[in-house]
Amino acid sequence: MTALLNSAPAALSATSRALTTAEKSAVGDFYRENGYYVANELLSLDEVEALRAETVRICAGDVGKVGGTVPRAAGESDDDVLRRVLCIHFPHKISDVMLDAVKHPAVADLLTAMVSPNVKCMQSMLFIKAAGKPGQAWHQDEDYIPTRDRSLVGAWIAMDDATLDNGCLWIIPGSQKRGILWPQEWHGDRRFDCALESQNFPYGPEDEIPVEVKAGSVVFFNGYTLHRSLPNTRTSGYRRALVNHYMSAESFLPWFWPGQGEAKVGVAQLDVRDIVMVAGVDPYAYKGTREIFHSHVRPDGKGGCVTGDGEMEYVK
Ligand SMILES: O=C(O)CCC(=O)C(=O)O
Repeated sequence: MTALLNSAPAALSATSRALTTAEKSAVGDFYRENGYYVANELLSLDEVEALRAETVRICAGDVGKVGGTVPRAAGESDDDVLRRVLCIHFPHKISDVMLDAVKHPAVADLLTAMVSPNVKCMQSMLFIKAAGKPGQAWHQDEDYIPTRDRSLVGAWIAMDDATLDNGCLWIIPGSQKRGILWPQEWHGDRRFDCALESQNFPYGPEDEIPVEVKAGSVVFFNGYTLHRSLPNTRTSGYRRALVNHYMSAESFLPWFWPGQGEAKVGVAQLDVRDIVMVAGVDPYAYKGTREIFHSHVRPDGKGGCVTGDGEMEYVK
């Protein structure tokens, strides 16, 4: 394990001036070389507090429908409603606070340095990760969200200080460079949730770094960068993070087949249009956008994990 190195200029906080062209170019160079970039305390603590308050409202069922959640019952505390959820997918579909975070100008500005002048968002995920909750095993995000130009980037907004013991991110710097998606298998490891684990990649523990950051910091990582998180081993509190996924607006998004009743297209034409533009122009604006995805809870594996192939048992 080596210390977290971020030799590009630290992005300035939300209250400071914007980055200069030269600074943005250095950020882009660092990101392309290392497959990640950390913008320390990019969001103000007031902004983080607004995200935390909205997270309680979402989990309590006060904002809109989230598939798989149970609304707050009489007498339940904020802790009660937060603790039963590991992660909510697509919170920006029901919450303007989360949508504003997706479009955060300082985040969007940095994305233009890393991705393209034209950037779109297709997914948000709100991790609550209360004390005792699992992490997610090694994976690459393009396993799940394919782009055509390897431009996928996650912007992981820390809503608490993220530390070794509460389950910060771990990444393998430079692992995006080979441009290979490693095979995935069921891990059977109780430290992790139900998502599969990347296997047989040519990196070891000496290549991994923990990404411990303060609340308000944003960790950007490429869709081919191997990363994971460990469980929150504390006895109380949370390791909350809002993770928004972006890509170049120039690339089609061949994510899912058209739904029932929609025109069938060949693979080369697949382009999911449930997107939010956050910078520049959309070259495919003539296609319009569509509401496809809905906010829902991710299984935390507590009651076992199930895939399309059937039950997967934890073995360790
Ligand atoms: O925050 C976490 O615990 C995992 C996040 C992650 O792996 C991802 O966003 O792809």
